[in-house]
Amino acid sequence: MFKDKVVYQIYIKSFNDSNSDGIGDLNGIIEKLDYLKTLGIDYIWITPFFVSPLKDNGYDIKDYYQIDKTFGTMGDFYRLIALAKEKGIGIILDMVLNHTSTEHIWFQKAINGDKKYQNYYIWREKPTNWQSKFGGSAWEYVKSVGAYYLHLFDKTQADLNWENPEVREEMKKIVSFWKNKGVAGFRFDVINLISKPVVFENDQQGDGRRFYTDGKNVHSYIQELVRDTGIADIFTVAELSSTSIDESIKYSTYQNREFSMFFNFHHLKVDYKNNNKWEIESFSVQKLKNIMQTWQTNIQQHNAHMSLFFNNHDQPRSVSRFGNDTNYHAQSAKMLATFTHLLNGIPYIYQGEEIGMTNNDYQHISDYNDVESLNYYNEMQEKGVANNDILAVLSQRSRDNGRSPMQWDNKPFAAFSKVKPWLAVNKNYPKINVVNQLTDENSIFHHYRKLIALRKKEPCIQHGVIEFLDTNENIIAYKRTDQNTTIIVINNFTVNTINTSEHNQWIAKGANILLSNYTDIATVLRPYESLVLKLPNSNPLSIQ
Ligand code: TEU
Ligand code: CA
Repeated sequence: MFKDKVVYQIYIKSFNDSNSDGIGDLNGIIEKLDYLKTLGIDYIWITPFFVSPLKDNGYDIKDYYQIDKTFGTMGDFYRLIALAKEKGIGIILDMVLNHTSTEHIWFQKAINGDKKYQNYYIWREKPTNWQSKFGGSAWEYVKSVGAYYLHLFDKTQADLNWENPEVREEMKKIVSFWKNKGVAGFRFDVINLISKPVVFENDQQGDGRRFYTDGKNVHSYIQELVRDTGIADIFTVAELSSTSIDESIKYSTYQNREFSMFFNFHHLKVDYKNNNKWEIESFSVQKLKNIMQTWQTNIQQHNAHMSLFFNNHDQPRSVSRFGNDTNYHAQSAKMLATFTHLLNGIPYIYQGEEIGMTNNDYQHISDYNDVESLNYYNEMQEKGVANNDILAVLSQRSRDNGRSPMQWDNKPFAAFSKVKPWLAVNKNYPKINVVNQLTDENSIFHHYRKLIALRKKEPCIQHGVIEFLDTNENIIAYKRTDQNTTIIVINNFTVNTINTSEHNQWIAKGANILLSNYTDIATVLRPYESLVLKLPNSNPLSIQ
């Protein structure tokens, strides 16, 4: 299901500001629906816009039932749903059900001594050695309660106690409330972390994650939520933190009645040294290939479904990370797009990716906003690490790289807003912007548009069996096959020219070129060259 669809992710704060306060909003999305229609996407996933102190930009919810004034009103939301629907676009909401903001009324009642609401969260008299994913201890002491509460993320994001049936009922109420407003589906934030252990113990081997990742009751809680809210057949995607293939299959095979698909992040750790986000290592093409091959083939065998993506609001920009954002900007952005979109799964485009937006060039810590980045900065400062060294890491790894405002035009503030935005616009906006690319048939934007159209036209891209091909160490190539068609996708992941003529052999055998990121064909594969070939299946054995 959903394999003919493509999703566009909107980080609402940075997409389009309609009322000139420097912050993106719902009406800003409405203004750009025609643009999204031109691109050809089917769903828009909007990051959280519920009432929130915005410490983690909406992933810290204070009231699940109301829209934060910063982003608009319920009326704006109804209009968005209706206008999007007219264009054949469905709205996907982001459900953050693992934790609430500490400003949520439940937490406030809890710290004021209300026992019912204390049992909505997780308290211990003695903390364990677990680490928060945003740095420091995962426990915070509250004097009035005389105990520590668990927060796997920032200390303003308190983990909910899903073992408490009342909490599970509250979560169902929230999902049903938004479902009844006519949304097309949901993304579930870190949903594989909701089941915590009964006994909390120190982790002698790590930061504690092995005790709460894919916890004992997680599948039963999810099955209960899905069943009681009636969302088994609508579009749902689970964000899975540090999980395994076997678990990912359980969350997304149809038989389990959990989610329609999942996000996993193993391929986005390929440039982490020692599995640590803050330690930089250049990525190995073969390592990336092995990860993708392992996941794609396993998921296919078990009839599960994965999301296809290199970008989101938590990640640096892929063209800067895996491509080349200087000399081969357009070629490498298109190559990464082709590689991703023709895999087996459901492609996601993160705002700005379709025009090749790059990492930022922030020079000062005051340019940054992201809570994780600021926590990291403070922690490193305390350790005595030099300012420039910390900034050098942030320039590559900060989540703000993916959060600078959308670059619409070469006008001030990239036409994202009429006033100075909440986060600085990338300086390259006069060159990299939507208006430039809409008018250029060879732009990155039009390459994405063609990829989406191709997925819709070729059932083989939706359902064909995937098989990775062994070629050169700098290439990742794969083949998709169904009864009628074979499609071959060849991607040079490097700046090197590769002496291979395999593509010419296929062309000589009658392959058509469905898509390429160069204007002609050469005997070699040029820097970041990407080719999509279609073979007639009448001769399948001659392909390899
Ligand atoms: O992200 C979960 C998650 O695992 C990421 O925080 C990831 O570990 C981190 O970004 C890598 O540096 C989700 C949301 O996507 C993220 O924006 C939220 O901050 C987080 O949950 C907490 O709700
Ligand atoms: Ca605004």
